[in-house]
Amino acid sequence: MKELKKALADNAKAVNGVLDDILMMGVGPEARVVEAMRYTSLNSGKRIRPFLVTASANLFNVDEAAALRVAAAVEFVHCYSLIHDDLPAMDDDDLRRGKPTCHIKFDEATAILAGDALLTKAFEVLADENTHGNSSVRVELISALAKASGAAGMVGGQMLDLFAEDHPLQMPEITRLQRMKTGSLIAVSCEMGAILGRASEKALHALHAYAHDVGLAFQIADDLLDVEGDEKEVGKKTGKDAAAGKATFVSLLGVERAREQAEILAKQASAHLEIFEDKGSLLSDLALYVVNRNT
Ligand code: GRG
Repeated sequence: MKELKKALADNAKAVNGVLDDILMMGVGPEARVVEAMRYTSLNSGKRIRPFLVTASANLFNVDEAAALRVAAAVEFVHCYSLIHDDLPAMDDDDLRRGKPTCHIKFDEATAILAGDALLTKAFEVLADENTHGNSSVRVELISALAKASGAAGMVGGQMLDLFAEDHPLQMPEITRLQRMKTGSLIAVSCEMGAILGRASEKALHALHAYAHDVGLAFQIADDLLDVEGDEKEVGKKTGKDAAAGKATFVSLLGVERAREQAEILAKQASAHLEIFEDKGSLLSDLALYVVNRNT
């Protein structure tokens, strides 16, 4: 676990450097949108999705610079989703990563534009020759991230989440919602590492199974933090699901069983990595870290 914490910190530092380089401050009045993009991206985010990209890519000895650019692209999509999720029309949150949310710091219109521009920036980065010299690899990356982010993935999951506000969902529907909303970006992070590494079907399948379990474990941990977490430590408002009367893994299973389920999923996730032998140890530790995090 000590090795993982160092690897996470090193990776976050490297990713932050790439995000900073890519998001160069603009000039003129339009620079305000770049300021809002930088405000939301360059901060204390855990960078779990970028880590999943680089750690998956490492399984196949991918060039580090390429993996970091792909990692930055995923983080841009994640940051856009956080900005839009925090808007008054959605979750209406004023705290994120321990700081005022983008629309509070700037204004709603700027926050919408910053989210839009982060989403498009992600695809600009993937389409760039500096990310990968082979155009078919770039197209595969673009296609995978587009599918995972859109109506069949994260955006669709967010739509289901809004639907859940007035429709009490049961376990199978909650699982599907979360697989789409949170799980698809986690899964595509691993998939893009595999695309960069021209992974075999067998390796891709193993990573996919790992990401599926990690995604659900991550969401259960997030639900637990909403119930038990300390607002200052978590860096965002807690107790929101219960206040909204939303069914979650925790409301359906109870705290104890939800925690047990998350731990089972983490162990199952690690088991899928056996084919990578020692090379999979950081990803395996990450599955446990995701369940036991307090932020
Ligand atoms: C608005 C299109 C659109 C999508 C929003 C992912 C999402 C869908 C909303 C985020 C809201 C949320 C709290 C989801 C639960 C799980 C989650 C994605 C938590 C935040 O991710 P972390 O813990 O955050 O990796 P950091 O700040 O560390 O990056």
